[in-house]
Amino acid sequence: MEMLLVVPCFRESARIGHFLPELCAEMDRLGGIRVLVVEDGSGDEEQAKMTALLSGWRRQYACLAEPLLLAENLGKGGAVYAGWAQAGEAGWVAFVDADGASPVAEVSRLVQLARAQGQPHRALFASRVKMLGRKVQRLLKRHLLGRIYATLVSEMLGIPVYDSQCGLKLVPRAAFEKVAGSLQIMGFAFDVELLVALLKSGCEVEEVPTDWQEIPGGKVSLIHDSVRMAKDVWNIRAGRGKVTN
Ligand SMILES: Nc1nc2c(ncn2[C@@H]2O[C@H](COP(=O)(O)OP(=O)(O)O)[C@@H](O)[C@H]2O)c(=O)[nH]1
Ligand SMILES: [Mg+2]
Repeated sequence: MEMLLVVPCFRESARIGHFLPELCAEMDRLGGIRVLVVEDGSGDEEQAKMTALLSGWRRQYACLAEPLLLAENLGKGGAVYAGWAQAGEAGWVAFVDADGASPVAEVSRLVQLARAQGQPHRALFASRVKMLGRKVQRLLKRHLLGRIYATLVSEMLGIPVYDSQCGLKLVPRAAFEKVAGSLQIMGFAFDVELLVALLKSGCEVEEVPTDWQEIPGGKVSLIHDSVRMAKDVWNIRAGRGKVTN
């Protein structure tokens, strides 16, 4: 079953070399995966750097598609959705952050878990659960903020979710297409709206505890983006209501 794996990139030329080649080598080994970098509004200089890196890697890795380079900045969600709109007949759409915070071995494990479903029917959301047997390394302040946000999402929207924001998610393409037209949030909270829309449309979603290694150089601003993301949760609740009461 083919899969489209989007790597959203905003000014990532300095970080992506530590992740994308290793990712592509593993995706080539698995086969049936198209890796699509989506870059939006990073500026001419940055886009030129990225294009040069990618054209070298495209000669090495068959899975790596021609990147989608967009002039306007769409936000992380907007970039992921712009990529997923090119899924064609793929059975799965997926995304992974460009910085390698989700190790390649974990991406590979989730791809194989998805494929084990046969007919795609259940979305898989990676989840940063600090538990025995997993390695989750994050700065304490980000871990704490993440716990507060997850509690907000879960109470406001009536979803027993532990971590809606992890940067690795795999969704059956047909389930995504059912809800795609209704999605409005394009910033960092896009995954919360996606989760609500999938659940309300009857698609199962499973959280899979995965390893995570925080990589320096992230773009999320703890104050500005947290406020924005909390407002987005409020708007999702106002627009769509709770999933369960
Ligand atoms: N295309 C695109 N990607 C974005 C945008 N904002 C964030 N990203 C990507 O989203 C992923 C997660 O962002 P990151 O900066 O690592 O977040 P943090 O580690 O949580 O601070 C990375 O792959 C970013 O390049 C955006 O506006 N457009
Ligand atoms: Mg990151």
